[in-house]
Amino acid sequence: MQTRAVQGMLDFDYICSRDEPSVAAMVYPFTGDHKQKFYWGHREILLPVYKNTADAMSKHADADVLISFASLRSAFDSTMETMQYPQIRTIAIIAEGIPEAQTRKLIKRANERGVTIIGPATVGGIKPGCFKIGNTGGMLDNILSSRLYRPGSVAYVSRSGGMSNELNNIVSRTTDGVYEGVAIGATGPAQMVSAAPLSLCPPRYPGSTFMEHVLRYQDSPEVKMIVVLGEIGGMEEYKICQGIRSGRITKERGVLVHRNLRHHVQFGHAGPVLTRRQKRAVRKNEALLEAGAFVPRSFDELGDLIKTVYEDLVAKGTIVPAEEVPPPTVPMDYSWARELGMIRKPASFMSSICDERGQELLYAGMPITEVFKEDMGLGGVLGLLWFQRRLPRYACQFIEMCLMVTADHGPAVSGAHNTIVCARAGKDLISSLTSGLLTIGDRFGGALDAAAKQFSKAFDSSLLPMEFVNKMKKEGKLIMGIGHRVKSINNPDMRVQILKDFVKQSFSATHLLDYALDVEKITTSKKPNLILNVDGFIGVAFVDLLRTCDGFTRDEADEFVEIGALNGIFVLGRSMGFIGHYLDQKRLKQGLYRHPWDDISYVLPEHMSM
Ligand code: Q5B
Repeated sequence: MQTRAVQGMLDFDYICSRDEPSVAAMVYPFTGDHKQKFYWGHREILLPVYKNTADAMSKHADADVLISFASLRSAFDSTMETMQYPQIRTIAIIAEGIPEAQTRKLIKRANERGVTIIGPATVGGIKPGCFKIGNTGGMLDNILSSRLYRPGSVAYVSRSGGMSNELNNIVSRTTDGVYEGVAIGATGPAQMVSAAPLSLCPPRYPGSTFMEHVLRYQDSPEVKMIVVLGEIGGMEEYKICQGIRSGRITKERGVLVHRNLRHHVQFGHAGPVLTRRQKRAVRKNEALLEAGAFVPRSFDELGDLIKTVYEDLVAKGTIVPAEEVPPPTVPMDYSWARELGMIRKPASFMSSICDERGQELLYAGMPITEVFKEDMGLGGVLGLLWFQRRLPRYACQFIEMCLMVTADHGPAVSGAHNTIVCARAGKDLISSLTSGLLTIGDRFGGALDAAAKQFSKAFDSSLLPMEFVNKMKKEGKLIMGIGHRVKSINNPDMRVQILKDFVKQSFSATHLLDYALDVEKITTSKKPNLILNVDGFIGVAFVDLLRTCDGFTRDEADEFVEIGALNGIFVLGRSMGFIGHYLDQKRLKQGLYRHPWDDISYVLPEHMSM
């Protein structure tokens, strides 16, 4: 499922003006057969993905190249399997690190079956105007600037994919372009350093050799010049010398290059090895020159030499440069265009509280390490994430106290009851928790915002407490935050008392709380349970906090009440309790709950006979 490589191949096909994609199908054993979406120019197309190679082969009998992106662990088996299918003529193996013994077996089998192996450890190859293997040639702008979308007259073979990119560039600047290029592989970063320790040295057995490709190029009438970017070790170049001397390779058509040693890096302890290898390489260069190949003195001179030979071939009429036809344009990928700052698009989402994209998580712009360094606590984090600002310490403390006092109020309250019933019905933690949370509303635990609104409105419009109580009664409305099922002036709610002590001590002003306490005096004079309850207390005290802590404008303070921030305190706090009840039920192995009949009054309508 190398979808990027496949898309790269399809984009290459498209700029080469191919009529149809070069990729027939993908094989991916970890999903079932399906189709995968790709771009073909501006259009979207579907390419089949098969679980089994056999299905892919039978459904695409005309596919004759397999590009194997299998890992080094599975490449051997999958390549062996692929060679059972006579339709496959070429296999490119990208994986690095396949054991040499396995590579030799692969080569043996390939020779028996007449299959060309490119690799292992290769980026692949490219045939401008025709086909490219996987990621060869790099990104599209690279391919365009090296004019790889149409064939030129120069064919090359190199070991490394990185160097083949370099060659694409050199050849496109100095000639009419690349006809075909193959990196035979067995390369990697270590190969750029010829004195690398033995364990890092390239595998000695590439699936196909320089000579095999040179002979293919020699036999192709369109190839007018052959470039070989040789290597320091190995004997392959002597075969090329022989080929030239015997006339199998016609030197008029060839620039044969051996990589010059001055271009290589020497590494301390491997120095003597390098020296020996250097000497051998110098001898190889001399042999190539003697045979009649063109050999630059250094890699830097390679471009100039290619240019000289090319111009000579043009002068002789061997090469007649074709007219340039501009390639079709491929739309740029959205993500790439965005990275380059070439397009803009309104975002579908806006978010202003947290940013996880950078090295460090930010809460309202504050790095998480700062949050801990400053010991901001849960209240501080809540201040950042809910109110987007750093609240004063007493405000953070107040928030934490609110969370603590609302954390639980026993198994009898509506929410805990629901959580328990749900847990006993065998549901999971999240289902049981949400079942409890969904009971939070006006009557139970969800009266904070409404209380804040009602009391603020009355207070801000200068209604006397008595006028407020009467008005609400006249309108037939309950005062939110007033009343409790079990708590009363005779059985005071200690949670409220704890909060009251703190607020009175820490807040700079408590105008709304004082107003609410005056209202409470009136309601409790009517009924002792009509106290300012825990919801009501937190609601009005929070309004005092927002209005007086200097962190908010009045509009901002009102907005947080308006959008329902305060009920969040009860929801968050009580989640702790609900989770506790869930765990408790599971731990106590409580079975399915069924409400007893004697606790239900069945009041069905009488049966009416017609
Ligand atoms: N009357 C809380 O009702 C309760 C009145 C009122 C004016 C009022 C009720 C109410 C407003 C909503 C509210 C949060 C349903 C409560 C919480 C968290 C908890 C829970 C826990 C925890 C209780 C009797 C008489 C009637 C009513 C009048 C009642 N409330 N008048 N304003 N607000 N409050 N909810 O006891 O003349 O006899 O007809 O809705 O603040 O949920 O621990 O349990 O931590 O889990 O059933 O603390 O007050 O009273 O409805 O029988 O009314 O009082 O009009 O008058 P009760 P009712 P009348 S805290």
